[in-house]
Amino acid sequence: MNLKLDRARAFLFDLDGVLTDTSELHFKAWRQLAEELGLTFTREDNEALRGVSRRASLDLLLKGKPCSEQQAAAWMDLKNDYYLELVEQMTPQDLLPGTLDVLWMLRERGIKTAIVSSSKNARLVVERLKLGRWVDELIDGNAPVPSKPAPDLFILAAQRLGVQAGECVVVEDAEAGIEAARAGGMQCVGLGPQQRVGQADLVCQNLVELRSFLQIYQPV
Ligand code: B16
Ligand code: MG
Repeated sequence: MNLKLDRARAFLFDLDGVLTDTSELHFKAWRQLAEELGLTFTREDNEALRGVSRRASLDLLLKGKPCSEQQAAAWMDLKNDYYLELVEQMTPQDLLPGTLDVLWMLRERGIKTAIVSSSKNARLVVERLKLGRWVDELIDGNAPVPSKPAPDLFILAAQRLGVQAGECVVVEDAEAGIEAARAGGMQCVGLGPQQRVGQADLVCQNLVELRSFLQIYQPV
């Protein structure tokens, strides 16, 4: 455990897989497209898509199957339609356990918060979850900067919050997100199995465990 909270002034939360389990919805939508294309797409395949942009996800799904840019755009639109149908059914009940407790605890300590997602649909998901008033900033995949694993989305969030990169702690469920946090000079909490998020400064199973850690840890 290398995480140091003494300098932390902001927490930057990934959305999909951290605050809510949309990775399951992404899986269902990609699988539907894969079936129509006569391709197999398993839960294991889906693991590689965590935190990865829509375009890069399509490439992983196609596994080398050639396609024109026009065709790629049409397939991505189709997958997104399937995904949005599922997002429409989301409610605040789809927040992962511990989410509001952690956000509340940080607010009480005067620590700023942002949601930082590669998803172009993040704003809609946040609306469905009624999560907007719980955070200070939302940066999504529509920002005109490279997506994770590039650090740009996190750096943009730090700028908006008025803090230094070294004062930020990123909370991520994906390897691509942890890589992005590190590249941006930020500390990182990884949520999930060691083999996926072991590169983080602190590994927790979920936000409930992170909450317990924050409760015990008293910054000096
Ligand atoms: P969209 P995050 C990421 O969000 C997801 O983890 C990833 O599976 C998805 O492909 C990506 O957003 C793009 O999403 O197609 O909705 O623009 O984990 O960075 O919150
Ligand atoms: Mg994620």
